[in-house]
Amino acid sequence: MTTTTDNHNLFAALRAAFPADLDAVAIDAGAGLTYSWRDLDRASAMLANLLDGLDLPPASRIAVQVEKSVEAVLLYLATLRSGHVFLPLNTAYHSAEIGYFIGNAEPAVVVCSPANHGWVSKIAFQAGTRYVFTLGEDRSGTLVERASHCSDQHEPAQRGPDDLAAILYTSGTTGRSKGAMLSHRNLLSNAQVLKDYWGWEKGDVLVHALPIFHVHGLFVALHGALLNGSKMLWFSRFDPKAVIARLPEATVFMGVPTLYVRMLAEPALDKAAVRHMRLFISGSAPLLIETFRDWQARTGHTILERYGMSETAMLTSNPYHAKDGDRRGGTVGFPLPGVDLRVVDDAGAPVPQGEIGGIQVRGPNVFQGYWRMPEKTAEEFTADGFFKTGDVGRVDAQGYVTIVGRSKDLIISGGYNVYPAEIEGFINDMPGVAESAVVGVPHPDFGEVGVAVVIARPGSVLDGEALLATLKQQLANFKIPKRCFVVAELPRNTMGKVQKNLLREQYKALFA
Ligand code: MLC
Ligand code: AMP
Repeated sequence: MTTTTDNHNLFAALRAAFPADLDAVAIDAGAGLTYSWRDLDRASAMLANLLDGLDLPPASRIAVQVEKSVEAVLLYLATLRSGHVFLPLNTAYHSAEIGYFIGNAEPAVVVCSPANHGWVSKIAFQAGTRYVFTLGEDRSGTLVERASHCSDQHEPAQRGPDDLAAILYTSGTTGRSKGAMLSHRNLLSNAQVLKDYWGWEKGDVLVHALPIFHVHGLFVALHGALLNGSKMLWFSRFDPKAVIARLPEATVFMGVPTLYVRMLAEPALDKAAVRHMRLFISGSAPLLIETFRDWQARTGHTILERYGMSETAMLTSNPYHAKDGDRRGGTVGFPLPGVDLRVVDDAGAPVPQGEIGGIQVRGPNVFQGYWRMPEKTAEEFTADGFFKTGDVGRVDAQGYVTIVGRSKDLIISGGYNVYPAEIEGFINDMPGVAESAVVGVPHPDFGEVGVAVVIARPGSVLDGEALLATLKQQLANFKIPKRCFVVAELPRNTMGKVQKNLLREQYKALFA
C-alpha cells in the first residue's frame, strides 16, 4: 500500500487516515447494514481493479448519475484510487441535461441507475463512451456484479498534485454549464485545513444526510469523516424525523439551511436529542439569522456557518474554538488558513475595509480551470491569480466576511443553484412565448425559489401552469419555478433591459 508523500493521490491520504482497527464500523447505513473500514478498502480496491481492467486512457472521466448509496462512495474512492476523474451528476437531471454533460466531458465510463440504462446508454454510446454500467441503491446492477470478480488488493495510481481528481459541473450565467476541474491537491489541502479548523477529534461521528453529487456532501462531509477515521451515520435521503432520532449517537452534522429549517419544525428536536453533539455546520446558501437564533434557543448550539463553491471547495468559516472569536450569525466567518480573500470594486481595485465589492480568492484549494474552456477560465481569473467568485460581500474590522449578494444572476434554492438564463432559454423556446424572466424570491423552506414571469406572443394565449408542466419534462425538478405569471409587459430600464430587481420586489411576498 503506497502512502508515501510522493504520491499525491487523494485516496492514498484518505486510506492512510483509516483507523488501526479496520473491523470497526466506518459507515452505518441503517437497518442493520454496516460497512467496516476493511470493507471500504477492499470494495474500493475491487472497483479500482475493474476500472484498471478496462484499459482506459489515463485520467478518463467516470461520469456517475446514481442514487445515493455507500457503493456510490466506493465508486468515487475507486475512481481516485485508479487515477481517473470522478464526474458526479445530480440524479434530478433529465436527458437534455445529461446529454450536454456527457457530450462535453466525453467520459470513458458512465455509471447510471438500472432504471435509466436505456436512455443514458444511448446518449453515452453516441458520445463515444466505451462502457456503461448500472448501480442501483440496493447494490444491484452490473458494476458491483463485475467488480465482484476482481481482486480486493490494489495499489493506488501514482498522481501528481495538479492531476485532476474530479470535475463538477456548475451552471453558467450565460450559455451552458462549465466543468470545474479539481485536482488531488485542491481537495486534499481543503480537507486537511477543515480537519484542523473544525477541531475534528477521535470519537467523532458524522451524520451524512446530504446528496453526494456536490461539494458539500461529496467533499466537505465525506472527506471530513474519512480523513478523521470517523464513523458516518448514513442517510440516503434527508428525513428530519429519522435524522433527529439518530442525533444522540452523533457529534457532527453538516447541512444546507433548509435542513435546519426542517429539523426546527420537528418537536422532537430538543436539548436531549443533541446532548452528544459537538458541532453543527451550515453552508451552500445563506443561513437566515432567525434560523441561527431559533437553533441556538432550541438546542443550545451555535451553528457554525461557512462559505464555499464548486470551484474552490471551502473558502471561509466561522471559528470553531472560542479563543478565535464568536460564531456570528449572518456572517461566513474568516478566510480559512491558506486562503487569500479580497473585496474589489468594478475596476478590480481593493475597496476600503468594510465596504462592499466583489469577492476574489486565491489558494491551494482554488480549481484548475473550466474543462475545455480556456477563455472562460481566463475571464474568471485576475492577472495575479485570484478567482472571481461572483459573490458580493464585505469584510469587517475583525475580519469577518459577510456575503451580501451575488453579481452572477443565480438563485440558490434549498442549496441547489439555479441559473435563470437556463430556465428562460427553455421557456422562450416554447410555442407562443415572446419573452420571459425568472427571478428568485424568498421562500420559508428553500430560502429562495424561482418565479417565472412570461409575455405571450401577439395572438397567443398562455397558461402559466401548463408552461411549468412542460418545463418539468425537460429540466431537473429543483430548477422548475414554483410559480409562473403571464403578464402584458416586463419592467425595463432606458436601455430596454429587464429590471429584475423590480420583479423581485413585486413578487417578494408570494411565499411569505
Ligand atoms: C426538491 N425540490 C426543490 C428542491 N429540492 N425545489 C427547489 N429547491 C430544491 N432544493 C422540489 C421537488 O422536486 C418537489 O417538486 C418539491 O420541490 C418538494 O420537494 P421535497 O420533497 O420537499 O424535496 P426533498 O426531496 O425533501 O429535497 C429537499 C432537500 C434537497 C433540501 C433535502 O433539495 C437537498 O438535499 N438539498 C441539498 C443540496 C446540496 O447538497 N447542496 C450543496 C451544493 S454544494 P415536485 O414538483 O416534484 O413535487 C455548494 C457549495 C457549498 O453549494 O458551499 O457547499
Ligand atoms: P456551487 O456553485 O453550487 O458550489 O455554489 C456556490 C455558491 O453558493 C457560492 O458562490 C455562494 O453564492 C453560495 N454559498 C455557499 N455558501 C454560502 C453561505 N454560507 N452563504 C451564502 N452563500 C453561500
